[in-house]
Amino acid sequence: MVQRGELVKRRGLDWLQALIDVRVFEQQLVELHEQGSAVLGAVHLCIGQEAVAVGVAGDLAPGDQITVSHRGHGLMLARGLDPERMYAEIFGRATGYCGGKGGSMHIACPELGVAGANGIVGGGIPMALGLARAASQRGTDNVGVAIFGDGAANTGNLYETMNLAAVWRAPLILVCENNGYTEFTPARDVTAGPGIYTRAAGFGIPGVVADGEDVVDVNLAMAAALRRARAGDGPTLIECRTTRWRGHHEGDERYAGVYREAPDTSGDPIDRLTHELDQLGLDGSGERAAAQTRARTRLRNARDAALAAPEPELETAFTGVFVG
Ligand SMILES: Cc1ncc(C[n+]2csc(CCOP(=O)(O)OP(=O)(O)O)c2C)c(N)n1
Repeated sequence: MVQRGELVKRRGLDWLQALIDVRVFEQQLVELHEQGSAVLGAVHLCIGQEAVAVGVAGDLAPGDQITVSHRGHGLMLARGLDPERMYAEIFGRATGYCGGKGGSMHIACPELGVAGANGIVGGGIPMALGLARAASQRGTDNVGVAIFGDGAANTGNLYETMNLAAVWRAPLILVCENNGYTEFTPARDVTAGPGIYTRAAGFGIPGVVADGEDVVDVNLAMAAALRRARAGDGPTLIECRTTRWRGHHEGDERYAGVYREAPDTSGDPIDRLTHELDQLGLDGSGERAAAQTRARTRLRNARDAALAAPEPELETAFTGVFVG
């Protein structure tokens, strides 16, 4: 069993940078969205939820594949995707991961282990099982991972997937990012039971809950699930409890006071890790400031390069898309 303090000493500074990278990447999207026209299509931000992305991605191997929900920028960045190409995709530019045709909700880069984001709520869950099954049929110890929201956890996709994954002992990790809201509906109004993680018991697989505002807790839960999956012991469901700081999508602030109170930001994952590093004598506060400067410089450059990139050529309008 890895001791928490040792883990933070070994990896805490890298995680702090990774959390800040995700936060700054999205803060720049907030600014651009407020200014007007650069951000094409809907964007759903994971500000406040960064610990899930960084904790989940932390121990994944190059050949592992994840399917990501509509709120997936954090996972993609933590998996190592190029922020310039992500911005370009969100801005509808030819240099984006999908040639500018997918937008925020459809970024994919299977070469770096992101099989795809998905605008269909719960749609990535069975796909991750297919990826997990393929990995074991090929004789590798790679895994499939699905990240999805609490709303997606109420769709049949999850139960059909848990059933087959258990029967097949598939190397699958199901990560529910429970941010307390399904679009504009509080989870308490639509989600039964003592916790989503308890639903795994019906399929005879482990279900665990992690503090989704604590990158270390998420990483420890994920590491245990990865050990099981890679050893051939089958799937795990992890529920990460976290807080969505922004609206469901950028631009829904006008409804914010109608359907929810101001979010509780007291569990800020960046503050918490900074504090823990300080406690361990690793100058979390100083490192945080330096990491912020690095992130701002790098991501400002990435954003500006993406904004300067060309739009797709008209002749490519029908390539790479399904035309029925
Ligand atoms: C199958 C399907 N039904 C409905 C929608 C509309 N919709 C978009 S996001 C969303 C809520 C998703 O909530 P959750 O899974 O908790 O994810 P979160 O937005 O909180 O990250 C809904 C209902 C959709 N995109 N797909």
